[in-house]
Formats: sequence, C-alpha cells, structure tokens
Amino acid sequence: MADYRDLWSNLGMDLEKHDLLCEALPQLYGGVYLIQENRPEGMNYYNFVVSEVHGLRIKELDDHKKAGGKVVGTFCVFVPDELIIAAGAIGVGLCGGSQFWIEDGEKVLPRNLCPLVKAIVGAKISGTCPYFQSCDLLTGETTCDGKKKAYEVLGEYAPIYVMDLPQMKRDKDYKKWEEEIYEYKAVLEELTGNKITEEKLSEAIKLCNRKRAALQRLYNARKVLNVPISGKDVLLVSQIAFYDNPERFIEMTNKLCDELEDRIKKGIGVASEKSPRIMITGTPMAIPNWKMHHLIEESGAVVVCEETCTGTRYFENEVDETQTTMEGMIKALADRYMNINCACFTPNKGREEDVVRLAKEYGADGVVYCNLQFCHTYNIEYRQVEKALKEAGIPVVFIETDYSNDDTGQLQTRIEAFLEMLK
Ligand code: BJ8
Repeated sequence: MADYRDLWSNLGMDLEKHDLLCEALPQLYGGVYLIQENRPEGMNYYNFVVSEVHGLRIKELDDHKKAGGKVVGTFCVFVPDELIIAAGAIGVGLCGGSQFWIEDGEKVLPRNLCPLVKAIVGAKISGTCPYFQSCDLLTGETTCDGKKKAYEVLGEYAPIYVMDLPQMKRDKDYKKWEEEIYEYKAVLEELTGNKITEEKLSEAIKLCNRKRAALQRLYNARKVLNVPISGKDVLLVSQIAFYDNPERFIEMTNKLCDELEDRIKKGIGVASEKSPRIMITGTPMAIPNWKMHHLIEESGAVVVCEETCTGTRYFENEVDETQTTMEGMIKALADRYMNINCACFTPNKGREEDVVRLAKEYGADGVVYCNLQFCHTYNIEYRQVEKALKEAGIPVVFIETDYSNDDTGQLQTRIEAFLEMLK
C-alpha cells in the first residue's frame, strides 16, 4: 500500500493506534482468504480492495471532498443510497465488524450490548476508521434499541441525522416512511447544496438497481450443484459493495460472474459435490467479520446463501424504474425499502417466508442461524424461523457469538456436529 499517512493525519486519525489495526488485517485476511485453493481469478480485484481498504478509496473520498463534494455514512440497509447519490454525495456503509473497536466502544457504552453497535461507536471514538473520519454527515435510523440509543452517543462526536423507521408494515407505515424519505431528501440537499431533481434520482435508481442485479447474478451462480465460488468470497464481495465506487463495483462483479458462469459450464467447483450446502441467516456480518463462514467452510461445508443484510436483504427487490415524477419515485423507494424483512419489525412473517424460500432456491441442506450476542430482535425471532424451517423439513442450528475468538473451539464442535447430522 502507498503511504497515506499525511492523508490519515489530515483526517484527524490516531496514527499509532491505526498502525496496530493495519498490522492485524493482513494476517487475518491471509489466514481466511488467501489459503483457499482454486479461487476464481476475479477475486484478485477484491484482494486488491482489501489491501487498499484504508488507502485508495479514502483518497477517492478525499479528492471528491476537495472538489466540493460530500461524504455520507450509513449503518442500515433501510437508508436509501439512491438519494445520497442523486444529491451528488458519496455514501459509505459504516457498520463495524472488528473486535479491535470493541474496547473503545465499551468506554462509552454498556458491555452487554451487541458487538456491531459497540464497534460502530468504538471505530469513531478511537479515530482509527478513515471512513468515519471522511464523513460530513452520519445517517442513523430507529431500528433496534441498541443502535437507536447509540446514535445519541455518536452524536457527541460527529454530526448525525436519524431517520425514523416505522416498526410495523401497515399502509400508514409505508406513508410514514415516504415522508421520512422526503425529509431526508431535504437534509441531503442542504448538506450538498445540490437539488435532487427527477432526472438525477431516476439515474441513481437505475445505478443502484444495476448493483442489485450484479449481486443477484453472483448469488445465482451459487445455486448449482458444483458451487464455483466459496461462501466467504461472496461475503467479501457483499461487504465491499457497501463502500466501493458503485460503477466500478458493478463492472468488476459482472466480470467475476462471467468467470463463474464459465466455471459452471466447465464443471469447476470449490467444494466436493458431497459437501453440505449451508445457508446462513440472521444478523449482518460487517467487514472484517468472516468468522462463521470460515468456520463452516473449514469444516468441509460450503455456504451457498446469506439471508442477512450483508446478503439477500441488501439486494433483493429492485426499485420500480418506470416512475418519472418525484412523488412516484419517492413512493417507489419507500415501497422497495419497506419490503426488507428486518427483525426490528413486528410482526415479521415475511422473514420466515424468505428464509424457507431461499433455503429451497439455493438447495441448502441446512441453515445456520447466526445471532450476534445481545441482539434481542433476531434472537427472539429464532423461535418462529425455526418453526417455519422445521415445517419445511429443513434442519437448523442456532449459534450466538461475538467478534472475539474466545468461542472458536466450541463453535467448531457445534458446527461439526450439525454437519455430521446432515449427512
Ligand atoms: S435492516 S439487521 S442493517 S437494523 S445485530 S445492531 S439489529 S442488536 S444491524 Fe440491521 Fe438495518 Fe435490520 Fe439490517 Fe441491532 Fe441486532 Fe446489533 Fe443489528
């Protein structure tokens, strides 16, 4: 990686602490990703992105800001990227997946809180995440209690705007979300000084749909018997989708898909056809949280789908592109986003149906339900999801974990026992 120390210093980062973070990543990445055999060539691009994770993209954000542009950070797949793009800003997903940030998060938050929330806050207050440091505005949302209240703490360190996400899906809730989108549009227009016109919003909708289509194409390649790509590689691509330049990401992901489709024709796979096919469902896995995929695939199975926000919830359902008026487009955005089935909603029958549908579509032999510690909504929802899967005759196991490696041995034993049962 080139020398970005001046850039990081100008962003007000703690360089010494940041060095520690940078030292840990190559070893972690090497041990999870580079040990894989028979990886698609197209993954070289994503290797490069990881090697430059705090470099090249940060430089691009800096160039954009120097040219008068703004950067907006988000934490949830409900916040419409389309508006950020239409306002001429760059959006970056900021969910934290590293144990490195937990200690700092715990300085200002209770310890018995979801690691994703603690990592988000820790990343900001430790001054070690250049994405956070590049943001002109953070956008929160009223989803789970942990996030909602943590945004108040985060607001002491950076400007934050919180969208009020309804928790039910009645007609009036769809209307309410539409109003929230209108208000967010005004916030972005004020931040950037750019008007969001119908033309710009329409272009942004098409761009985001193309990104969704590329991810769907990537997922489709996993439906075959001889899977051409590992689950952890797909997880990495999904994680990178949250902060890479969208046009470049679409191009490189479609290129990867060309190669995967060619591999399918030639019968080149990454696992044995007898390897158990696993679908993961549950809480999101933010970069660099590769723990469960690594454990499952090192145990001889292959992950074929993720019903998570770093999976299908991010890209399923496109926004209606046929709308031409601002009212029509905002309604189309509200409709698409309200279709996401997050456990923060009640009731959330749609997720039970999604999990069963996806397990069948991807030919999963079993489902691993991954819950981040102290995530109450997904934890409680396990009961209904388990029931739906059992009724469909699909085995499921519940795993609760955090970002540390303390429980790796115990998890491995449970995963191996589950895989054994699938044989
Ligand atoms: S749409 S899943 S990205 S809220 S894991 S912080 S819920 S305690 S991340 Fe999420 Fe949006 Fe829903 Fe998706 Fe809270 Fe649970 Fe932690 Fe979570």
